Amino acid sequence: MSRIRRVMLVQPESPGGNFEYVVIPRQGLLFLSGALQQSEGSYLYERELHFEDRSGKLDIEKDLYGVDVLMISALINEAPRAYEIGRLAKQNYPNIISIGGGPHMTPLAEEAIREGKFDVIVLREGEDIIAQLTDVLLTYKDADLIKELHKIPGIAFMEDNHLVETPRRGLISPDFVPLPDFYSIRDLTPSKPLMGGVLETVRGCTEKCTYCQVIQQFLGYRMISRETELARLTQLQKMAEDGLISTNRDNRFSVFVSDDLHPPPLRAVKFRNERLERIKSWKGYTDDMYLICQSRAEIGQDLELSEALRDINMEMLYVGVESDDAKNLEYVKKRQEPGQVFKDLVSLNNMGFSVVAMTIIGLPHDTEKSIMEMAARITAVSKYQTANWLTPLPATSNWDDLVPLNENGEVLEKGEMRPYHLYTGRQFVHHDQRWSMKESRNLFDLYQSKLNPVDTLYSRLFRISERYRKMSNATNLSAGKEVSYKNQNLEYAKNIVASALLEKGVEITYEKTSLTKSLGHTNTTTINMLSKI
Ligand code: B12
Ligand code: SF4
Repeated sequence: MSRIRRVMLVQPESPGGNFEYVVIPRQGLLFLSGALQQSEGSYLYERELHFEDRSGKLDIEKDLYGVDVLMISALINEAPRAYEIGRLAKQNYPNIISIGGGPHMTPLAEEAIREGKFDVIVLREGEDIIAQLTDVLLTYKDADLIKELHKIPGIAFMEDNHLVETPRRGLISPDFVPLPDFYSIRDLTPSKPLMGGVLETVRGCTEKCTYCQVIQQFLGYRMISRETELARLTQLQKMAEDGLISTNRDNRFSVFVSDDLHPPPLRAVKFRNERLERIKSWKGYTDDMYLICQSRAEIGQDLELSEALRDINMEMLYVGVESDDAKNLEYVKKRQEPGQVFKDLVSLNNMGFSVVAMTIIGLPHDTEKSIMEMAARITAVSKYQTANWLTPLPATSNWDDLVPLNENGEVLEKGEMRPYHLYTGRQFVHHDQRWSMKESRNLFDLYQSKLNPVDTLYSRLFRISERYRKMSNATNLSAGKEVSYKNQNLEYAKNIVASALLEKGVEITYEKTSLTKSLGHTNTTTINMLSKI
């Protein structure tokens, strides 16, 4: 019997209409697919990644025909669709194996199994166990299966109507899968390229902001190795050259560096120094890139780091400017001074960065007046902005402390499921004496109308690049320049990247490392200084 099994990995449609999301898919499934590809277990996995926001809704009957395993990842507002896909998959194909995961299902595993009919939920990260878990689910049945599942760390499943959560020790190496598997994305061809690349350089965070789930989902702070950074940059460059990432007339393309500069650079001194060294080593790897990153405003006080960033084409910074009220910042445990943040934003503008200010409204000390004042102040010191109402996320203190509402804006009854599709940051989804759900929606619209939302920029860029792509496609196709199947394969890409790096004197071996040390929080643990290449 063939050892080949088919796996469909799905990211459900989001109701948020968050445009950047269409531009670059989140990375979790890309790494899980890479983990299945590099597995040396009982089966060989043929993978397909379906991002509904990119490729349209999954046609359950047609798209899951012949699929052995379905894997679904979801953020909070994608959860209703994730559960729907899970349910319909089991209805249509009762023998299909289904696995859920990601920041929503991790803390709400029981709900996910009940609503989405999943066989297993993976808790937190999943690269190191996903192949082992899939092998086990395909091999065993009934009591034998349960016995084997108990041996796999970091998963949840039902046994005799009780939820079992297996413990996990140690942390996954952030390089466990060296290169993300973009090549298994459905219909990724030069006719339908990604709008930008995405690069993960760190897992976790050194901070503890109360509204954020990162520190629960990714327990310790870990940097990938310097060599892996260069390999991933080289991979993106090759993809752009193959037409798999959209480029402009000058052959430049956007790359979103995920969360790299989020910790405060001046406090996390060792990390800042390591980052500076790494940035210098990126020179020559990012010439065609237009880099975008989420960062802290404090970078504006660090001339050396900022100049190094500008030098490698870091063009756009998403900066969290949660509030300009000191008491609010204290409430969310964001260790920042409001006056200083605004000064830092001015410095960042002067250095030539395009600043996107990410604002949160509805913090305890906000009033309608202070929110509208924020709009006026923030547009003076940043080019673009994003707006979100304070939204409780699972595994944060807000989840338990704030009283949730139902979709009509009334207090949620016991046992009623939260209206996750409204968890988009555009309205209050918890009870607050200052604004009802409806009032918060109106205030959001008023606030947003005073901003220059970054989504507007993205939709414009998207339209321009669509037009350009259609024009250049016509030429490319007639010249027979479609990318070959070989170039669309992760194993092949690994070899190409390794030889391109060798030409630059960098050796990459793709060695397997499953566990790594946590670098923890800056005030308690030292930063891992990785060896120089
Ligand atoms: C970059 C990013 C964005 C970008 C996305 C661009 C891009 N494509 O990279 C933008 C700015 C668009 C964005 C938007 C939003 N984001 Co965001 N974002 C992130 C960020 C910083 C990185 C995501 C990522 O790639 N992580 C790295 C990958 C490897 O992790 P991962 O996808 O979670 O997958 C791993 C595990 O979770 C697990 N796993 C995940 N799925 C599955 C599935 C299976 C089957 C298995 C086995 C395992 C598994 O295994 C994976 C590998 O280890 C995260 C924070 C973070 N560090 O993760 C927040 C985060 C994911 N975002 C969050 C939120 C809330 C949002 C918004 C809702 C905000 C808003 N109000 O608009 C929107 C919603 C987007 C949408 N659906 O419309 C929350 C999610 C909380 C939640 N419970 O849902 C996070 C965790 C940050 C936070 N505030 O706590 N986001
Ligand atoms: S600095 Fe950013 S990633 Fe870290 S805990 Fe705060 S909001 Fe989350």
